[in-house]
Amino acid sequence: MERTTLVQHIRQQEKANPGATGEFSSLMNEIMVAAKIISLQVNSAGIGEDIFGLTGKINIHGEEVKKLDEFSDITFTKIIGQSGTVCAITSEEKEEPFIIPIEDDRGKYIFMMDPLDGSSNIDVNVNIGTIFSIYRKKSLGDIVTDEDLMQKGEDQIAAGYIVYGSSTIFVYTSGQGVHGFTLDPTLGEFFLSHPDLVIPERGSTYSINEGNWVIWDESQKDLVAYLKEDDPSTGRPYKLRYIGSLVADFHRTLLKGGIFMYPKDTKSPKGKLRFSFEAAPLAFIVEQAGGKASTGNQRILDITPTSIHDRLPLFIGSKNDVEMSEKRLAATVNKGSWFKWLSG
Ligand code: AHM
Ligand code: MG
Repeated sequence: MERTTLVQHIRQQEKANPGATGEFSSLMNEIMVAAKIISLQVNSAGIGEDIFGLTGKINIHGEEVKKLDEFSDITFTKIIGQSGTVCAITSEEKEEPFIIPIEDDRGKYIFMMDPLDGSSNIDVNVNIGTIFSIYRKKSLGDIVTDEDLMQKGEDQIAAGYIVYGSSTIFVYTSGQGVHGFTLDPTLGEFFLSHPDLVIPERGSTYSINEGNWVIWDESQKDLVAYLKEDDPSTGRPYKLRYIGSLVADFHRTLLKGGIFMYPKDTKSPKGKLRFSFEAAPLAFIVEQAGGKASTGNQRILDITPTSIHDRLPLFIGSKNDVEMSEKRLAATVNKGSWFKWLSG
C-alpha cells in the first residue's frame, strides 16, 4: 500500500503555491523533527533518565516549569532557531521573544509555540501536546518589530499541533484544509491518516473545567446548565468530556464535534488561554475544518493581540455549537442588564 508521508504532503501543498521558495517546507520539516524527538522523550519518560518532575523554576505565567516543558522548549528553539527559516521565535515558556541575530542564518518566518501543552498531565500518562503557529515577517528591514510579533490571527500562514498520546499525531493547516498524520514508530515517519478533516456541524459533547462553576459569571453558568437540560429534540443533555490538555480536548472536538470552552472567571478575568500560543492556531485549524472559534462574542481570528502573552476566553468547535453558545451568552448578558436596569 502506498502511503503519503508528511514530508511529501508538505511539498505537494507548497507546489500549489507558485511563489514558493522551499523555505516553508524546510521549516515544517524541522518542526516534524523536533516533534519526533519530543515524542520519543514522552514515550520513554520514567525509563532511564529522570525526565518527570519539576525544574524548580517558575515561568512568566507564575506556573512551575516541568522538566519536559523545558526540554520541549529547548528542543524546538534549537532546531527551529538553527533552521535558517525564521527570524524570531516566541514561546509560552519565555517572557521575551527569541530574535535570531542578524549575522546568523535567518529566514522570513516567525514561529510561535506552546512547546508542551497540558503539562499538568505529564506525570500521569495523560495526553499532552505541542501547538504552533507560523506568520510571515511583515515589517521591512532586518529589525523584528511588534508589528511582526503581534499580528492579527487571520495573518497566520500555517498552524498545527502534535498530540503525544496512545499514538503521536501531527495535524496542520497551511490554509488548504486540515490534515492529520500518525507517527509509525517502527519507521520513525509520519503518514497521512486523516486527510481533509471536517468537523461535524454539531456535536454532542461539551468540554470545560466545571470545577470552576463558582467563579463563572451568570451567563456562563446559564450556558452550561442549558447544555445539561433534558431535551432530546435538541440533542440535550450533552455529554461532558474534559482531559485538561487543550491539545487533546481540541483533537477530540475536531474529530467528533462539540464545543470546548475556557471562559473568563474571577480567577482569570481575561481568560486563561493564550492568544498566540493556543487560541489563534487552533482557531485557524478549526475554521479550515469548517468549525468556529470565538471569545464568546468575537471571532478569534479577527483579533490582533497587544502583547505576546495576551490571554482571552475561548469557545471553539462545531459551528452550530459555538454559534448557539454565543447567542445564549449574549441573551443572558442582556437579560442581566435589563434586570439591573429595572431593579436599579
Ligand atoms: P499549559 O499550556 O501551561 O499546560 O496550560 C494550559 C492548559 C490547557 O492545556 C488546558 O486546556 C487548561 O490549561 C487546563 O486548565 P485547568 O487545569 O484550569 O482546567
Ligand atoms: Mg498550553
